[in-house]
Amino acid sequence: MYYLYTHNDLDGLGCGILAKCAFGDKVEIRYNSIAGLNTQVERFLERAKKKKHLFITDLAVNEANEQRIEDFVKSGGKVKLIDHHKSSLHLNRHPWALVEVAYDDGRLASATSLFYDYLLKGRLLKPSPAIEEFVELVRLYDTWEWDEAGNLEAKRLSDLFSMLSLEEFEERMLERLMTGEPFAFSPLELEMLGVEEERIGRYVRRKKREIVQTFVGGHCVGVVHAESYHSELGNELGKEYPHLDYIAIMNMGGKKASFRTIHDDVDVSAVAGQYGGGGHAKAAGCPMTEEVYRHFVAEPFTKEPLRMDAFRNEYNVKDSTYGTLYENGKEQQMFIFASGDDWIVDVEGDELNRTFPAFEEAERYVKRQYGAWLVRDEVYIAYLMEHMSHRKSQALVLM
Ligand SMILES: [Mn+2]
Repeated sequence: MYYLYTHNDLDGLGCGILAKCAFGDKVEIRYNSIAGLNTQVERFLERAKKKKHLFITDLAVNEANEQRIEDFVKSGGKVKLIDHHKSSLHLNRHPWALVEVAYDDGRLASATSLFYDYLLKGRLLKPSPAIEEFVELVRLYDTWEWDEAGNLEAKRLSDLFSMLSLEEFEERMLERLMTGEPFAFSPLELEMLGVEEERIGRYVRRKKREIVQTFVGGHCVGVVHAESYHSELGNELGKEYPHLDYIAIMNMGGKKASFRTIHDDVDVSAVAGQYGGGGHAKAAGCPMTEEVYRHFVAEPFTKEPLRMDAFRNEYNVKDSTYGTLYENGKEQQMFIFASGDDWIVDVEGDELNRTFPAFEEAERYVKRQYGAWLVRDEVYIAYLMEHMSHRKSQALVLM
């Protein structure tokens, strides 16, 4: 008998589906949350007989279970832990662990793709084009490579997963993969997916107006409260507000926090690690401890939300040598303008002591330090009229 303890997300479920394809009725699968795994593993090892074969996928065990597995393996038990989280790499010191974040060719790994390779190598599963396609879609989604590759099928697979119960999704996928036909969605599923895409779009647009900017541990953070669509939110909010180092998504009901970044030079697994969590460089999470509550919920609570940059402007546009006007929730106005090769920032009539070599840097500074956004043309024109006499701005010449 085989046992699989895996994560309850799409990647973890992908492992479950592969195990069913490989072992059929001879595998018992438990889908776990990150927090639930260790209790399950401990209980399993307490009553485990040597004949049992345990797989753990897409999750890491704690130190106590690491030791228990070591003892179990030494006494003849069979365990294989397969994961792709950066925070699990230390487990590679054991021969029973296989943790790989990326392949040699640079593609990021997922638990499902690693488990698939493992099953093929051990001749426990026969390769099939449908299974291969399914594994690749899960990998693309879980590593977020689908976004860059523009692979909407991967996103749809994840949307379908979130719309169905775990059991129903598992059953539907198994049916599909066993037929040997190419992997495809049914017409009804495609219709459901269209509705879901619109729903997500509306949800994300609403959250763009609720996000609050704050500083935590030297990072400029956007905080938003949300129970669903964390990956979409992390991605869309990150792109809308690129001056933010990362997006912190608070789930009060679930007592969890998620961290997402679109920036290569920010590692949110390190942020989550400080609060007892873990994950990937660009997507990580942790439990909602009192400290997390204080930093991300209580302290920024009274702040005004950020606003999106005005997007239909003709005059108040970025990178304009005539000047660009920003405003924040405290009604402070920041004016960025060029002077020779430098960009200067004027805050409420006072020029800052420092200058910036590029507009983007001046804007980033204004957005991070003042939580500001680009104002609409009307506000810009009114500002110029008021300040024209002392600034002698050339901007009005344009109008
Ligand atoms: Mn995963």
